[in-house]
Amino acid sequence: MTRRALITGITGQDGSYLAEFLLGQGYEVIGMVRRSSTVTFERIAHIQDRLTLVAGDLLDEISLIELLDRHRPHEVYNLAAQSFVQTSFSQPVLTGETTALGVTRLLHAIRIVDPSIRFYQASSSEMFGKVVEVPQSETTPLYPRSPYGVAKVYGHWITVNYRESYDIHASSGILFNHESPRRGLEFVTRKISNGVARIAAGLTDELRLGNLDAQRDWGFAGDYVEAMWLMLQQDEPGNYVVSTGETHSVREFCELAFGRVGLDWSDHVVIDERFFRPAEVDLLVGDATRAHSVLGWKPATSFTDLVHRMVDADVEVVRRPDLEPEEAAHLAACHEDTLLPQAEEAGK
Ligand code: NAP
Ligand code: G4F
Repeated sequence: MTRRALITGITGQDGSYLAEFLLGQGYEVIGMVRRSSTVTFERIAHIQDRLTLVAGDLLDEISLIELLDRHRPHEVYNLAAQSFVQTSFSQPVLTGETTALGVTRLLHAIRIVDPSIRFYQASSSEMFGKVVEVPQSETTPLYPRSPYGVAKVYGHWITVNYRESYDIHASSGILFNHESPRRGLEFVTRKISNGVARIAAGLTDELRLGNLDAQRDWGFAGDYVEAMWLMLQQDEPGNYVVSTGETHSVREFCELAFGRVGLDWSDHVVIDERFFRPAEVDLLVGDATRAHSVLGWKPATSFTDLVHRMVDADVEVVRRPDLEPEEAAHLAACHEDTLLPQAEEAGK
């Protein structure tokens, strides 16, 4: 029997890698997409003809019930979210509606339509926030530091609650930061790799960043989606930390990224107060012992390989023959500016 999986957030970074992975496993893949005035399928264009894309929104319970009823997936991967921490400070209610309550809407729709559907929730290391132990594991107390982190804590606990209350096979993957050339341009790693490519091409000379001291446990998104799938193949649902176990600062990421094209980061990086956050998560590093021992999962990509892969890909993007470099750079810069709280306040 062909297994059927529904992915919410299929147009995002993880959704695209997970869709590729599940197709490779022989799944029929259904992707939930929300209505938008422009097409957002860039990351899944190469596999779109092998996917069934259906309309739905985490803000609309009826759409979730109807699409589950019509397509009857065996597994649901809830990757959709307002996922950018900075935006959660300026849009805390939207973040709560989508990233927190959206999980309940989907879990409840599963309970109504077919409680035997297996469920994956995209939880986050951002829940550890102001960390109370190092490294962080499944039992580390949570101390979120942003409306996004608070919303993810809700999503995590409602997943546990539906597991315990209604016997739903609902698992929570507590994933540490994972990146790729498909990462959104507003996240720091892609902002750096894209900035390096633009500087190397002579399109600009500076890259404006916030807190260079923040430390993250950065892995490759393509490695992490396999852990999501493995969680749903277990007899019992559970919570799993997924991480590399290494931590690096934003400054180290800059050093490696600029070094890849023979540049010195300190000649180009400018500290800009606008990119600091009202409350920061200073240090994340995960202990993925449980994922190693129960799931047999291990990351395959090193930090250096990840940085090099992202820089190489962006150097290529900037050289893309179908897009003028100036156009690519302009698009990237516009995109980032609209996400700044100051830009929103000024009505830009
Ligand atoms: P992403 O690239 O920002 O993708 C987010 C996805 O959610 C997009 O497909 C977006 O659709 C969709 N979405 C947003 N609001 C929606 C709504 N109301 N209804 C339906 N879909 C909606 O995020 P990602 O990096 O792939 O991350 C995937 C998930 O893992 C997210 O839940 C994120 O919070 C979580 N997570 C990520 C990381 C990480 O390091 N990447 C770490 C831990 C947890 P549009 O294309 O239409 O905007
Ligand atoms: O790349 P970031 O925006 O990712 P952040 O906040 O760690 O969140 C990501 O990882 C979470 C998992 O822990 C996910 F749940 C979440 O959805 C998202 O994928 O920022 C990383 C660090 C922060 O400390 C930030 O202050 O980089 C610092 N930073 C310094 N300058 C910057 C910048 N971040 C951004 N986005 N832009 C800057 O200019």
